[in-house]
Amino acid sequence: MTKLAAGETGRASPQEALRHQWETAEIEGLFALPFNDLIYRAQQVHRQHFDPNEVQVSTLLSIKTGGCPEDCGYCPQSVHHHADVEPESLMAVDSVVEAARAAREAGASRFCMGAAWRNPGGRHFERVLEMVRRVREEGLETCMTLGMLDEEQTRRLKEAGLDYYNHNLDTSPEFYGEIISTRTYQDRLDTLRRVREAGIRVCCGGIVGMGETRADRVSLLQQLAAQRPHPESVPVNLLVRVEGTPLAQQPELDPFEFVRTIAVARILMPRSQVRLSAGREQMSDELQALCFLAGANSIFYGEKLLTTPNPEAGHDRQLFRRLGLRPA
Ligand code: SAM
Ligand code: DTB
Ligand code: SF4
Repeated sequence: MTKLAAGETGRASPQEALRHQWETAEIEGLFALPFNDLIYRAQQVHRQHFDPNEVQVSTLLSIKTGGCPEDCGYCPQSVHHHADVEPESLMAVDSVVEAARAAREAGASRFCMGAAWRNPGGRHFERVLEMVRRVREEGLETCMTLGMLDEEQTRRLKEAGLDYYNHNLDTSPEFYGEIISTRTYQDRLDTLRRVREAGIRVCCGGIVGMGETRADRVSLLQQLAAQRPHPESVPVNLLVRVEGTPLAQQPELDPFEFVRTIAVARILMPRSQVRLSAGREQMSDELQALCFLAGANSIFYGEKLLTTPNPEAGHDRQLFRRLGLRPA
């Protein structure tokens, strides 16, 4: 019997779950499918690996806000831009634990702590480790995003019990230079390798709607799927266009192109949690429902992302009820 490459079969085979090398043309082919065919295919893959009505729920907290020396063009926390973000120093551990408790009581299973740093400096690091230990004691999974890490830092985060580290590739290697100049794509890949080698699960994705082409979205997903193993969590952020950042005036991305990006991420990384991340506040309920149909199965829950608004928790609960989704 002729052996078909997993990507050529109508349904996902076990091999497909392990595929890391996707040709550009194959991914382009997925993006170009008629919308119904693409969603059907993504939904089939989704159902082979997940309960289709379960959505993992994480809550975000900015533990150190603004004043970041990096120049990421999308980010309201960069000192290079002029967004209306009040800088705040690293939070006290007790306040973080209090926020984690509230998140758990509201139904979150994972607590993600983000800091506007290029990388964590020595004197703050002990406090960060204490946050991981204490949030874990509350019975929540822990996630941190602190910028670049060295080997010693990944080792110590692992020892403290960190479950996930979020570090995004953000966009394609080709488009990257248009968005960030203060760190390279390779810097990001190096941090991701250290996180993986330390035995911490990886949360890694990107942002769409920054003026990139479809070829860039193809290339970003190709890079993500090339990670061995695939990132356990893949956040797909829709750019939040914040006044005072260089990308504030970006034209809106066609919402169907966003759904296609989710669907292709699902097909390429069948066992990963595909996270419908930033940008939900700007989306209709119907668009979010399409994203879930396309294979998104996790969200950020709670009224704030890091500095920008997210849908009200009550609204999300209602949306889950209307769609028969269960938080996990
Ligand atoms: N400073 C650390 C870093 O960049 O690695 C961690 C925090 S940073 C804010 C985390 C991620 O948030 C970024 O990698 C980016 O993908 C996402 N992000 C930031 N601003 C955004 C925006 N305006 N719209 C969508 N996503 C955004
Ligand atoms: C991710 O990929 N998206 C989250 C989380 N990881 C840290 C952050 C979104 C930030 C959106 C802009 C803001 O609120 O500042
Ligand atoms: Fe700093 Fe992270 Fe924002 Fe870039 S994305 S400016 S590194 S906080």
